[in-house]
Amino acid sequence: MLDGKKSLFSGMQATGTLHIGNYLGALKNWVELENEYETFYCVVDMHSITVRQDPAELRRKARSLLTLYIAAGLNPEKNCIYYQSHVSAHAELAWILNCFTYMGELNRMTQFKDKAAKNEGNINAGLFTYPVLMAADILLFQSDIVPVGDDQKQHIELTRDVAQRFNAIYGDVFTIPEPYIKKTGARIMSLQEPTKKMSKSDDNPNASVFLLDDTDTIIRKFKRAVTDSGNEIRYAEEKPGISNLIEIYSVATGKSIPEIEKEFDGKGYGEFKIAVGEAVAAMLKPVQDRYNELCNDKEYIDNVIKTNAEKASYYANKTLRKVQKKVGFPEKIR
Ligand code: ATP
Ligand code: LTN
Repeated sequence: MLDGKKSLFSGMQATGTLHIGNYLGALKNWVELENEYETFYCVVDMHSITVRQDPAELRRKARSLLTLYIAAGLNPEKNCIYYQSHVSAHAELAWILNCFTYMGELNRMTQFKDKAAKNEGNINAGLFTYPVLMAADILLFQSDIVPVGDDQKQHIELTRDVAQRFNAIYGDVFTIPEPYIKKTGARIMSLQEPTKKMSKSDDNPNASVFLLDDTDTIIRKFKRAVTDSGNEIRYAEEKPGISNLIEIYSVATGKSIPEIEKEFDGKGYGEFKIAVGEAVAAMLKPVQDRYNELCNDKEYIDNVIKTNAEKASYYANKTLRKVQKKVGFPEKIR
């Protein structure tokens, strides 16, 4: 809760290119929450450097991601959209929370295990304490909910544990956040290996459909999607390829799974794949058009970056000061 209103925080890393998993699992759901919550959507560039980045490329990707947030429908007058590195309270609270998080807890994080395996030459302390920075992000804004895809659930559980530990010692300092994960779209799978989640860091470009892919590319990728043996359009555990496409089609069109099974009853995989491709292209077209427009409006985006970071700093510093006082840091003399 912030100033009597429920609040929420979410963020994405400014690495790789956004794919429809990020869109359907997270970004698309954010847009409908702006009236009920005080919202904070961050480009988590500080998280990005846990893996080595090219500086110019990181800057470019961070701006592109922030622009995509707006293009996807987040109105920056209603939603606070900003860069994590512009609000120093994130780093300051993360340090304090590091001292309330156990090594054993961090050792259990599956994202750390996955990323450590992929970056054997650079398993740095930041990669290990990544979830603590994420806990700081969420707790700074007294967030009631955190809208994310399914893979982030474990990090939110850790955030809750750390917040409860802190509150048990110092009183009611932090709101305890809940994950907000939609039933459909929370785990979009790779188009090439449908038992693996679609991921920004996948080396195979055909495994993911990117938000800025053109219509022909989108349809081609769906045509090439790996499907299961048989020819029935039916949602079932033993049919991970087709089930993934059904789920994508369902969130893209708003149709339910039984409706889709009925629509394609007696039709083949080929026809269905083209329909999914067309539905996804139609869903992304307005986002792409708006993105291209916004990229030409430097002044507008610069203004969002500046004013929203100031708003985020205001709320973040309020929580940070409270925490600093609780742990016993001396007050500043003004
Ligand atoms: P990487 O796989 O390289 O770690 P990512 O694709 O998971 O990257 P993130 O920036 O870590 O991307 O995630 C941004 C948001 O998108 C998070 O809320 C995450 O839960 C969600 N998300 C990521 N992948 C998927 C997916 N395949 N299906 C649904 N949601 C997803
Ligand atoms: N860890 C997330 C990105 C992230 C985030 C957050 C998500 C960083 N801080 C706070 C929700 C709330 C990821 O890798 N997708």
